Amino acid sequence: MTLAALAGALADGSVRVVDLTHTLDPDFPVIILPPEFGQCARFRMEEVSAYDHRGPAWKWHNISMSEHTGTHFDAPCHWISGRDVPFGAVDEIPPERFVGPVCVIDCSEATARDPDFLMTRDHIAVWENTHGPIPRGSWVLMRTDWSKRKGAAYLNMAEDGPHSPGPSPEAIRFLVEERDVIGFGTETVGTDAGQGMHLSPPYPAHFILHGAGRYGLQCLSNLDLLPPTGAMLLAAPLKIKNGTGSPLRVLALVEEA
Ligand code: 23J
Ligand code: MN
Repeated sequence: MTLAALAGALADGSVRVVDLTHTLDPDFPVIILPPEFGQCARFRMEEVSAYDHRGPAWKWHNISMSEHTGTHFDAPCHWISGRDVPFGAVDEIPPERFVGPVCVIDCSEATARDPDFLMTRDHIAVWENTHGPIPRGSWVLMRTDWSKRKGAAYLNMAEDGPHSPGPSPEAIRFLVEERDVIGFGTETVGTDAGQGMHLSPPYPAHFILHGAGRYGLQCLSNLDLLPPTGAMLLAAPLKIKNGTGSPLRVLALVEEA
């Protein structure tokens, strides 16, 4: 009967569906790693036919991209710390893990002032003082309003690499060890800060989340439309054999106040 109530709430608009996904578009930036490393492919689309001699009554495209292009999911096997985690690839993750409650920590004021802002344990403690402890099994999303940035301001690349916000190692460790979260998501191109390679461990969100069998979401949008607590997240990656991640449609069910 819970689902019947949900169906009614969806029908009468008291529960809304919010799309947290960017459009897959060749112009959308992908992460740029230092030049000695392999690089992430942008989204590409080629026409196979468009109601023409190649297919008179149909239109379709061939597409290609990285597993880590656009709004996407990171699986444990993406990182060396998670290489031996059971059910660590996208095709192995139990589907129950793709649905869960979501807490949104708004860091947008601080990140407007400081693009290298790191969300610490203290920021989480302040959030919990207002909203209560993060329930186990939650997704935690870091709102930065980075999804509203256009063009070069999104990666915010400088000579020393990208400058974008992320979590501190202690914050991620707290979310995993003390709050038992399912995963952590950001509006930026990675779950880690742009300068995350200089933290200890390097890329702490990737290292700690995936080593503990938890998931990441990146390039999210519309986090400003979510309440701090009470929404339900739907994030099911493509079932790629041995896949380390996948572009996906991320949806939130939000109860009207
Ligand atoms: C590979 C290496 C470093 C990073 C990433 C990928 C990502 O952010 C990603 O998309 O998972 S930081
Ligand atoms: Mn990724």
